[in-house]
Amino acid sequence: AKPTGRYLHKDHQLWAPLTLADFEAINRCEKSLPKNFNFAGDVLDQWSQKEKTGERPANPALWWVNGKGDEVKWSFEELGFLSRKAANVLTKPCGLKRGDRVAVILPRIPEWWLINVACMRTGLVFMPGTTQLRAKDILYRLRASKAKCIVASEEVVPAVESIVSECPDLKTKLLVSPCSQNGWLSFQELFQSTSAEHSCVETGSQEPMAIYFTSGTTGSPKMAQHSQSSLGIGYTLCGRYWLDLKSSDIIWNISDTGWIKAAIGSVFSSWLQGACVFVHRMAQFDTDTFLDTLTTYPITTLCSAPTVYRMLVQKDLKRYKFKKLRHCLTGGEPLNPEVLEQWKAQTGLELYEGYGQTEVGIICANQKGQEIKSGSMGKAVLPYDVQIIDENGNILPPGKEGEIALRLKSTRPFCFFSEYVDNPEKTAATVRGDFYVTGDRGVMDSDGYFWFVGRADDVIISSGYRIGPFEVESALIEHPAVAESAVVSSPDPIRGEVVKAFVVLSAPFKSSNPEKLTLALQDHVKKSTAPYSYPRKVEFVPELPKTITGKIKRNVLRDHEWGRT
Ligand code: BCO
Repeated sequence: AKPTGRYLHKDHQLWAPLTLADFEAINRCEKSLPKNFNFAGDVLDQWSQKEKTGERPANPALWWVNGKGDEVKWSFEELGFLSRKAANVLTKPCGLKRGDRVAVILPRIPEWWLINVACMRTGLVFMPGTTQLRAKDILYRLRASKAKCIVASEEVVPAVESIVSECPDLKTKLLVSPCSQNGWLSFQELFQSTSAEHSCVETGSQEPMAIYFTSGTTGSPKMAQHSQSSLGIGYTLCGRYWLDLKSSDIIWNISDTGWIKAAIGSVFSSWLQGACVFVHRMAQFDTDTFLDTLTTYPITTLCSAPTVYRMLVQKDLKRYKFKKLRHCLTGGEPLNPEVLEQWKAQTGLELYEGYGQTEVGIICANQKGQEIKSGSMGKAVLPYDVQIIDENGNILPPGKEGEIALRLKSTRPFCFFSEYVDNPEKTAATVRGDFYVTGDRGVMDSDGYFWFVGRADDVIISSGYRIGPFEVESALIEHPAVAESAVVSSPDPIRGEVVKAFVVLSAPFKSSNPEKLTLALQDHVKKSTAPYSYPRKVEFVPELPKTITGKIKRNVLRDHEWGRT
């Protein structure tokens, strides 16, 4: 396959393929972005070539298991062949064109990776969503994005069918399942009969590649759009120095396919380094299955949310002999130092925390070789200049608490999201002076290590999920028992924090049994919106604290929960 690398070779006036060294140099700001870049053509197909010449170990590119004896192992060459077929499915029978947006709601199955790479090959904009999304969430995403196609598994079909009539832009429904469904094209059937002849499109470096929905304090989730290079090149240093990957490594990152952490750990960082991405289908998280997997497979590198490590250290880990595990990572929510210490004491392995966001990827991390300061998120990751700033955008000195911010002027780092689609106000609100503000508060010490303090707004970070209180309150108010509610974070020993709802009951429900009503409200939220955001704690109150203009003071309730005055 002709490499699509766009650097003009200095001596020979020839197009030379981009190399890992080029990608590193771009991240160090020593080289400018190439005009065109396509991860499938410029990275994956290059590893496929290296496999043929023996420059890469005979390690799969993707290794998938489901715990029931089924297994898929694809080399980069096979991934190339199969994703070209998938690309033809998307462009031919599905009729999709470069730039069209495709909502992909699939569990951890190999087809998720195929569709992802197929979107790269065809220049389609990939919009992943967790299978925990409910009909209302899917409707919002399809309408807001004007998606042309939805790719889904059978468990998502009823929710899609219940709202599809309200999505005039949606032209194609593609089902990934051995079963067929009326009104849906069958991926499996089309895939069998489709050719593998496909030329990767020459996408521009700044061309949109993916959209992630991300929650905030107010309103519905925003659409954070990433470019071909922000995802495709921006994780080079993260893969090399935080994940410490080489092409002989096997990384298991357990994040759900709907989150950018899946893109970071199970696609871009890993495949940039030519490593093998290990996937366990695991429909329901279970610590025994998790530990058995580490003892059965030669996984070298593990990445999961702190909540998982908090669950794991409850077990007697000394009983388990991990086959090849050597490097452990965590991120998505703050890690408590005690868990890091317990993990190390029981397994002999360090835990390298990283901190990042959907909008900008990994911001700081404890990189391999750096001293770990327990409780710290590590140092800034290149190319970011990370500072703590005050409300006027001034840099604060070490030791002072303020907002964690990334310098974006005079040049916006290429690995930033490009914008919140159709939302210039919210995009502009992320800028303060010369900086992008994360919405997180923190402190930097004199050695350049960062400590997380908490959110600057009402967003709840529970088990690594970013949960907008508005979305949970909107679900609660649909229930006839709820007159009004306020949703805030509350401390939790396993999940870091959980969603707590303060509920004022409507008159007919005032004397209902509180335990039964709590369960009914939790069940209602799980059905109305993504179950991970249901309120694990509910308190019934006669009234909510409000400002004189009638706005609910969530901060008063939150401070009370956290024992702050
Ligand atoms: O705990 P419960 O059983 O009461 O509730 C659970 C589920 O049972 C329930 N649920 C799920 N599907 C349901 C359902 N209920 C009814 N019907 C259904 N169809 O909903 C609750 C879901 O909670 P969960 O997802 O936390 O489940 P679980 O099993 O406790 O999983 C634990 C974790 C740690 C594996 C999970 O929380 C997790 O994966 N967390 C990490 C999230 C993550 O990857 N975050 C990264 C985001 S990207 C980012 O941060 C940027 C960084 C650069």
